[in-house]
Amino acid sequence: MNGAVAAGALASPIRSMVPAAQAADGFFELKAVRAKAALLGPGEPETDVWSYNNVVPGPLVRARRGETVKVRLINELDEPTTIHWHGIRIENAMDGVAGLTQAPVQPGDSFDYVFTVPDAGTYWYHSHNKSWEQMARGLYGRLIIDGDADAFATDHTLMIDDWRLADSGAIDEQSLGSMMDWSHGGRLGNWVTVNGTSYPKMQLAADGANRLRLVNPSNARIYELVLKGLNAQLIGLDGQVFDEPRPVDGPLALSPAQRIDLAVFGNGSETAEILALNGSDQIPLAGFSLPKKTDGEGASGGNGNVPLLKPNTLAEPDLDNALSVELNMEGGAMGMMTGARMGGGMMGEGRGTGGMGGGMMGGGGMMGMRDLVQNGFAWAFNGVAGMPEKPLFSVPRGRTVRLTMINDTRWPHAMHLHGHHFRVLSRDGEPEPGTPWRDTVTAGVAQAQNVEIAFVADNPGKWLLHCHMAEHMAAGMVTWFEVA
Ligand SMILES: [Cu+2]
Repeated sequence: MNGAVAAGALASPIRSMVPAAQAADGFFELKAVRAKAALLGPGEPETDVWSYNNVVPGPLVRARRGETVKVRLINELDEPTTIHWHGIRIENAMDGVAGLTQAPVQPGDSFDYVFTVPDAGTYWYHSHNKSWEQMARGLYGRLIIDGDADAFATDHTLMIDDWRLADSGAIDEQSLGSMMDWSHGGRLGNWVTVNGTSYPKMQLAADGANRLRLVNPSNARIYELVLKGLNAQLIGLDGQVFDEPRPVDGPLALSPAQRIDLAVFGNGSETAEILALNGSDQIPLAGFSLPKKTDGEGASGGNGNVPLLKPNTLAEPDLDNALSVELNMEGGAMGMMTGARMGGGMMGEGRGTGGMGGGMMGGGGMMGMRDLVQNGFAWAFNGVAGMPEKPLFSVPRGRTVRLTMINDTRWPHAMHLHGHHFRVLSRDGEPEPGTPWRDTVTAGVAQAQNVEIAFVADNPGKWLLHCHMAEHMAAGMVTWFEVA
């Protein structure tokens, strides 16, 4: 499969790139199952992966803003799993967080996800039980919600993932759970795929704007992306489109779980591609075919009109009456953390948490780094490593939360808030231009250490706040809050 999706036919509520597994009761079935994928490209050895419906990424789930999505997860793996619908302002019981919003779905069992989608935009879905292993093995897919008039000539989604493969093409399983990765930058891959294959080629239209949706399902890698041979404008981030397109000035940083939406046009070059900066190298990720000019000379080019997209309706934060919360992030290699309390809460993201909930031991007492590491922890939020029994904060429904994240580590972290989108107010005290809506924001290293965000806590339930570097979450960077 490549990412091509015709923008024209948007009639049916949910469609798939693969033969649809539609049950008689109207549920779209996603079967978590072992499969083989041609990650290395055609003619190369295939890789054993974990998939939804035998494909990586999983089938496209697509609906229109305001519709109800009905998906049945059928677990044919040997261990429990769940699905999280990343970026959807969803009903709490459907958020898919094993050990917080639902019990993990046991092998042979199924779970029905039924939820309405309030926002149009680019989203994705992925496992939220042992994510550090299950996402790394391929359990993720595309979730696109269409707006009222998304009149693009072409519409391509690019899921950019890095895999850690042995020479044989098999997943390097020995490194899964490596404490070295967990306490450093996470498990980084050595092979990058776009939509589960190596360097796919996508067709762009000569007339009209082409929409590119960039999604990062990688466990831990932050991409610095460059477009060649294209004129590009930024039209949205994390599923939320802007009132007006914004210029692209320099490489595009895409952290784990984030999305970037672009409108692109050929710039007259014969070839166009998207590359990832890697030190002084540039790794080509995918190519684009541009139609010839009508006179047959050279490629089409232009910088035409970008279709106007209708932003979603989100409540604006009321900063004057906000609940202020501080989140201190600490730990990791070369960090200053000497110890932390170990969370006693239940969640399925740690080691050996294949069973019900999560196996967080202890809770309560202060522990030194050595004991923490022996229990699989290397990071802490506000002095607690792993899921706390009590929420970071409780807030009445409708109140604004102003959250200051202070990164006291030597590593960047992609912080993800469940169930809500937030405005980025400032980075290192500097106001963020355009204060975009996001669901995942990066704090640290190349980006600002301290990030201030605000959101209206208008979605009742228990919501996770965590680093989306899957190994950092598993090793302690996770907490939760409650909207009453
Ligand atoms: Cu992190």
